[in-house]
Amino acid sequence: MAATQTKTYQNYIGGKWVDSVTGRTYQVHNPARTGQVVGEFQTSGAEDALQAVASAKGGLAVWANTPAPARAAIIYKAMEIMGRRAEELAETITIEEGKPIADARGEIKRAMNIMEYAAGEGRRMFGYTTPSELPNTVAYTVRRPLGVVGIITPWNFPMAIPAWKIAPALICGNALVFKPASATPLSAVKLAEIYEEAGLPAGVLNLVTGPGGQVGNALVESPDVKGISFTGSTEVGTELYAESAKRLKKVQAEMGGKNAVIVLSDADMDKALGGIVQGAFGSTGQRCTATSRVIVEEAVYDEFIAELVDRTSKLKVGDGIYPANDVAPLSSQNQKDKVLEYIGVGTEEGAHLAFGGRALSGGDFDQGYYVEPTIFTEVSTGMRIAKEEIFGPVLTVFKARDLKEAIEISNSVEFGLSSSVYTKDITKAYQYINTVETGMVHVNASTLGGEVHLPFGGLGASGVGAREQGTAAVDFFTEVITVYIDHAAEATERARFI
Ligand code: UN1
Repeated sequence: MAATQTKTYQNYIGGKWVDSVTGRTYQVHNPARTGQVVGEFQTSGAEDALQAVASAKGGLAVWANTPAPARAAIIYKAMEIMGRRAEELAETITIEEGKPIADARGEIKRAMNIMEYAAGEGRRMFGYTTPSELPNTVAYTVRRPLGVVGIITPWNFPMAIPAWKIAPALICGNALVFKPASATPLSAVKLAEIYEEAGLPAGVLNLVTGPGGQVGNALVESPDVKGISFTGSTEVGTELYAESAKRLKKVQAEMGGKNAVIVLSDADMDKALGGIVQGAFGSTGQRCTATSRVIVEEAVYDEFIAELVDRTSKLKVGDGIYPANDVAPLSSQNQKDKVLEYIGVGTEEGAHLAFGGRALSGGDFDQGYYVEPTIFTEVSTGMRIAKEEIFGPVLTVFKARDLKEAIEISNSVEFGLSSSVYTKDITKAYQYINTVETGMVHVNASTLGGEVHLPFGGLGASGVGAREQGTAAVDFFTEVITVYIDHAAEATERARFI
């Protein structure tokens, strides 16, 4: 094999690109072509994290005192740079994470949307004034930055999730230590480059790459870190929340999902099938809002399954860099193993494998982590495949007598992120909206995604702490300070116990 030049990327601390103090690096490979090295990255440890925290403390002194509209100008600039580099960034996402290029382009658009929205907050960032119960007294609230904040992000949205944490955190005046997933550091490096070019002062955004444990622990343990915004597994998020609580740190943890779609017998079948196939198999199911359960009303069950299998069989699986491919590889060997293990579990549990179920091999498939889109029918709520997050292209299908039973099935899991119902009956739609236990509820639309100016997050095992995005993000990334000013010329009689 011809020797190819592998580029080594560095951490970004205090406005400088630097090697890790561990002196170690690791390689990232393209999940569609594992022979292709994406780059060599720093294997950072606790010491790097602490240097980044110290740098962020310095950055905070400057940034917290920069007026919010001036912060906004830098975020707008970063958004413009991202727009200029959009195609290159989308390709980076596909090459390091594997998702289809159309999804990667959508991800860049989403990152730009949140930057636009967050920058707009620079001219709002509202507190409120209210009458005092005392004479000659003014009472109002202002927002202050939280301080140094840890940003810990997953591999499945290597650009959009960092963007939707970083932009709101920055507009609120915080300084950050950003620890991206070890599998997708290149998108993170490029995001840091973009903010550097946009003119963000040194120390405000610090990037530390490498495995999660040591860096994450250092951030949790450091008294200088006042908050952590995390997206990842429920297991890690729960631990991080507990450890942070002991130290009175503010945490927002966005975690797993087991999102269900209900299809009622009056639904527009074409619309429902489109949303479900996209929801289950788009981004290879590696998305916390992916559709992983479908609950179909008895009357249309057989017809629905036949159509679902037919549409799924037409999906084209292959390297996401080619626009013709609908379903791309899983992001790693681990992911592939986990998905195949769940497919085995489903079969053992007695579910019916209605489509797919195999790893794909031969030709280009041998170079990546490919698994067929898979559908299990005859699934019941006690099965592991009905309850646990698989995070891959596996859809489980349930039959329900009516809406009431369908909602019971939908609510039978620990997760509560996103959900959807397909129906034309407004009464049933509202019955569903009012009883389904998820943080995001859709009617006649897929479980996927969300708009950046609306809160994003879930209930139960799906999330804890303030919602992300929308004005909820400002609530998380600021402390509210309440101010009372007595402006009377002379001392006045004041109530004692208020
Ligand atoms: C989306 O599905 O559009 O990790 C965003 C995740 C979520 C973000 C999903 N936190 O998949």
